Amino acid sequence: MKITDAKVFVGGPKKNYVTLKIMTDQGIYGLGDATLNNRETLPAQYLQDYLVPNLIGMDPRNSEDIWQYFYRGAYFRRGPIATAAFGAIDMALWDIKGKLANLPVYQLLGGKSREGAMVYAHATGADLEDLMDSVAFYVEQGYKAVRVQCGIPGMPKGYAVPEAKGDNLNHITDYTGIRPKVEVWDTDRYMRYMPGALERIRERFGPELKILHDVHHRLLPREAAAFARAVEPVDLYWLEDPTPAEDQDALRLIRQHSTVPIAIGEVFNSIYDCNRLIEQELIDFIRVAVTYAGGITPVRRIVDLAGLHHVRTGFHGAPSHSPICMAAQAHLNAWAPNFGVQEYLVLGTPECDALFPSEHRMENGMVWVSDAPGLGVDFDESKAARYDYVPGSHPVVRLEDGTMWNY
Ligand code: KDG
Ligand code: MG
Repeated sequence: MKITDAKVFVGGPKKNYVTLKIMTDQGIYGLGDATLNNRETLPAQYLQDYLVPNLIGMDPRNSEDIWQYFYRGAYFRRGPIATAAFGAIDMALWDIKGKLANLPVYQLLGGKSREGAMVYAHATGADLEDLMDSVAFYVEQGYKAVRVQCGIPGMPKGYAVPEAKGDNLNHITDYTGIRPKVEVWDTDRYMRYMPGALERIRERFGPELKILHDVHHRLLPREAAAFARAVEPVDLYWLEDPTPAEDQDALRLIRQHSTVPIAIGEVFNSIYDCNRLIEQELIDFIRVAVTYAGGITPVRRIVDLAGLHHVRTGFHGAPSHSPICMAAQAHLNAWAPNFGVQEYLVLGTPECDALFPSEHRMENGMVWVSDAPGLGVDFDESKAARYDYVPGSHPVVRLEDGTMWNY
């Protein structure tokens, strides 16, 4: 069996999805997602210029060797551009493997460990009252877990919160141009306000709701340790990215001062970014994404390593990922013995569902994996032509005096 061709598409409804389609001499094709949020053209170019020309002629069934070939063979290894690109290849090869075996990918991984997998939604508000309405909306829809972010009094804009009350749109990507908007961050105000706000959410929604909060890398290690201790009474399901992930010893300081579960890893692109944190049991949830971490093959290894150390999965699932990545994660979630929760925001727009038809379902705050062979998601090329690449960017963050800070 041979790979005969591979095509890369960039575009989608309100999102620049990077979709890879690998064709074979047996008529079976596989799909992969290489969407690197707000840098989408780069993995697309890497695929087109370097990976696809080498892929043609290979036997698609040898997904392990092909992964090693692109990983070890690159010399300049890793980095999210490369891993998103060969991650898409890996997903597409698992898709082909499942279609050849006439089995859904979760069966190739070891079968189902559960029927539905719990997901969490993003509740957000310009202020706490607004956030409460947003949480209530998701609770009414049947969500058991909700991430909560809200505006801080005196700070014009926080992470992933709207400027105007009642507005609950995606505030991460700005499509007005390639130059990022500037957000201003004030750690003191955040530290004073947020623990009390989280306690009020707990009081209003009771003990059952799983409450998650994302600090988005903004605190220094000592501040993060103090914050984690201050939010102990809230009984958070997790505290995400309390400090920038580069300084892994920072997590030790947080651990010494608090038992709040820590989730980290959405910016990791290799097992070597997380093995120390997992082996030293400095985190509770590993947040890698199948796209950014290089595909199903390496993420399965990360999940197994995490399982040895009581670390559960909480795969990244911001709207940045296409339904193909989310499908790959749905299969891993169905199988993973150490599954925790899945972030899930991609479903819902009719245009997106039409571009990527699938039978994966989201109901009552759970995702139900499709039983179709392979990844169980298709791609309607005839609709893809409608969507052009639209440049967008994450905001950048500065302190009040202008100092650059972590987004
Ligand atoms: O591209 C950046 C976003 O995916 C990120 O800001 C989302 O932190 C995020 C999350 O937890 O979903
Ligand atoms: Mg996050």
